[in-house]
Amino acid sequence: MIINTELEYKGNMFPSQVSSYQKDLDVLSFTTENGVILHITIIRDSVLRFRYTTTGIFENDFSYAITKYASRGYNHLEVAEEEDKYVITTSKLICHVFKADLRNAIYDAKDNSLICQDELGFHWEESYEFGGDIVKMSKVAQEGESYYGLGDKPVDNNLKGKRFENWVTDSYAYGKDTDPIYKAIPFYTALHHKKAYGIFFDNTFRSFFDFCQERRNITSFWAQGGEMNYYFIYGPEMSEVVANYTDLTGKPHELPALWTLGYHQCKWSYYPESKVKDIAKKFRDLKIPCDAIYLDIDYMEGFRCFTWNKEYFPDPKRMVKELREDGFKTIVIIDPGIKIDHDYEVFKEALENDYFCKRADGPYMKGKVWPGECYFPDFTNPEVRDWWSDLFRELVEEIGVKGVWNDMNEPAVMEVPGKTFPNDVRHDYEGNPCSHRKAHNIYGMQMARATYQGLKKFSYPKRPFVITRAAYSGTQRYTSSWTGDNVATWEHLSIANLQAQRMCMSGFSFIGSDIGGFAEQPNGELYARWIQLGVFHPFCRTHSSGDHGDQEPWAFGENITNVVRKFIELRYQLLPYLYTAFWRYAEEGIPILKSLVLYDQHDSHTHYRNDEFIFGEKILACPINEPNAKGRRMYFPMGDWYNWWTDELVTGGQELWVDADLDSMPVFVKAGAMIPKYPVQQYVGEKEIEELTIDVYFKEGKEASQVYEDAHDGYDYIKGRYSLRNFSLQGKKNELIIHQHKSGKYTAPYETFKLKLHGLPFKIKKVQIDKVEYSFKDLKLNGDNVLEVHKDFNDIHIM
Ligand code: MIG
Repeated sequence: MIINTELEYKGNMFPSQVSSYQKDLDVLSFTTENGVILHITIIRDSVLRFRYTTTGIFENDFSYAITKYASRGYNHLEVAEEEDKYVITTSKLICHVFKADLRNAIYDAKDNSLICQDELGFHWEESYEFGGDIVKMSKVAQEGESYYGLGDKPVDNNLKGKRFENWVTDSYAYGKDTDPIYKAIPFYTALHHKKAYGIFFDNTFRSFFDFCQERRNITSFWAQGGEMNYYFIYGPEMSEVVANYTDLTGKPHELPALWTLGYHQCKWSYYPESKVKDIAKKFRDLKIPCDAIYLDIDYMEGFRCFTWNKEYFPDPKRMVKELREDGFKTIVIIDPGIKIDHDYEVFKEALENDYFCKRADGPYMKGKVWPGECYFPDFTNPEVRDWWSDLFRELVEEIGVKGVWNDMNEPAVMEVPGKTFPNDVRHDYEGNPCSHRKAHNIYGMQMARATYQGLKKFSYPKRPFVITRAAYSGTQRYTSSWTGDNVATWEHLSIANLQAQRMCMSGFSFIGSDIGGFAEQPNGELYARWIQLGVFHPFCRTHSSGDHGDQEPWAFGENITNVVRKFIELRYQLLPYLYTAFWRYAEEGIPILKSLVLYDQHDSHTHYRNDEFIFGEKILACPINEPNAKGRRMYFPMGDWYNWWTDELVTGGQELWVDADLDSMPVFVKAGAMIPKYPVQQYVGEKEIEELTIDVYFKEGKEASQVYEDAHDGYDYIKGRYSLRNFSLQGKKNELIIHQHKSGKYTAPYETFKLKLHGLPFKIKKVQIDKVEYSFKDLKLNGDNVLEVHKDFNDIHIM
């Protein structure tokens, strides 16, 4: 891929012989005779940063992706010089840097096995058109290597054999294999010989990844400007790679309020007020749980952000309050384009303060979006973000809006070929002025960040909620996201499944699709099957464009309504389980959904699986993604799995048929799991939780489970007011022992657990709780194998 052939043919250039080496604390610096400098920074024992310059000078070291909270520090560092190379050793890795050409090879320090090795290594072309370099890297693909990640790419899990581009793009009705689409997450995890490592190429210019497409055994990545600047992250477990990447680029700054994990209803657009109210009422009448309702662009006055159409919504504050009294949180859309209108406050303020993006030669960046001709705030300027965040005061503090939805923030521009700003638009980029070539991929992220800042400020002491369409690595710190304008087809149901898994594997777990499809209209069967998948996604929202009919749970007849209700109810029951998974994600960077390969990379059957995934830690789900299905074949990872509906036990490591009529779907629970459940509520907080149900699935052997709870909103949990229950279960032929270890200062409102025992291979004779013996009769509730116990027990022996 050589581009600069037109003027003076230089083609690819390479570093030459290393002429000097220097160590400055954790930065190792290598300079070549032709002026290339490589900095290797030891971030952690298993994380190395590689950064190259071809000019002898590095740019100001600034990244929107890397969080200031990233962990740093290593246990061991040793650098030895040999005749032909330098050898860098940490407690996890050995890295060879070759003197002849600066190429490197990385080995596992434990067993000296080769993990990753440069092919051409770093090389570059001069960019005649824009100045600077097109920076490139190529690596040898090891035998049997597979690749995963890269954000929202709508392709099969394993990326091998394909080439991708990262350039955030508005992609209405994209399809399988469309590339690029809305997000740019230049991070992948590679797996070979059962060991995994990751590469995060932190370069915001248009970038490319080629996984053995151009050449069979070569993986390469390059960008149209900026520095070759990447992080090498070693596992060997994939989950460690993803957790380390998420540590670098950030976990969500706070847990989401529990209601945000409920069901959301959206459409383009619900208006006027009476329509919004009708929809809300119907949910309550039909007893379909729902926590949030969305207002799309038509709530505004001529699509001016931060205004209301007074004809449709004469008294938004009252409406929002009435909705709230019925348990509905109101979420409104806010786009980046600000209508050119000299009578419009927001426009005037931004103009006076010089907050709009400008073209290289001075004029404002003018583009058409919904409001007509617009200017666009430069969200890469911290002063602009502060101003923007303050604009939410009225919406949030005054009117009571609970969440904001950022759309069109790629940024999308209509009626222009590139669908976005031209390259020459200028950005502040945190005081590192640059063109849109560099700022494009992070523009939407910075808008979502500014929105988050506002929501956080004005929602306090409650937690903020933001949803964004565009994203770059690190955006997960501020906001949730959806997968953009999909289509109501069966293929798109599979794509939604792939995208949600892929986003989770790319450090961004708070993700969901437009359930039912945005464009076109699903039939009832497709809608029901999509809801079944959607309730197992971290973000769960139906959305559709208005042009193709209704897309509410009741729009497809009573049969479908009943199926949809059943699955949304299931989601509400599983809220404490999902919240615990979210807590693990926010705490440790463990993805909420785990593709089978991430769950068990040691089983090579998982390497090419697409449909099955693990929801949280213990639940295996697999959507039905074909019409007229009575069930499907699916792969069960190693271990024993209980059928959610029938309790039938299945042994993993094989592919099997599973029955699943339209009112069902394949869902399984890992043997030994303890799954916490709340009662069905119409919205979060409708009921005081009087008892926590825990489904206990017998296993011969040991299994650990956790339940995390707190006040479900607010920040007290940060001060220690949370409750973490660590359960360890041990099953024997005729005995089941459960230990509980509790930490945290939060006191749950309930006093008891209802333990439902599944798959017990023996008849209960007696039960001992904290050393006191009970006969089973004294404890038995309604039905067999159900025990009510005090929530603070330490040990239960069931014999
Ligand atoms: O040009 O606001 O992806 O969710 O409903 C379309 C209208 C603009 C695109 C979003 C979609 C939203 C729609 N928007």
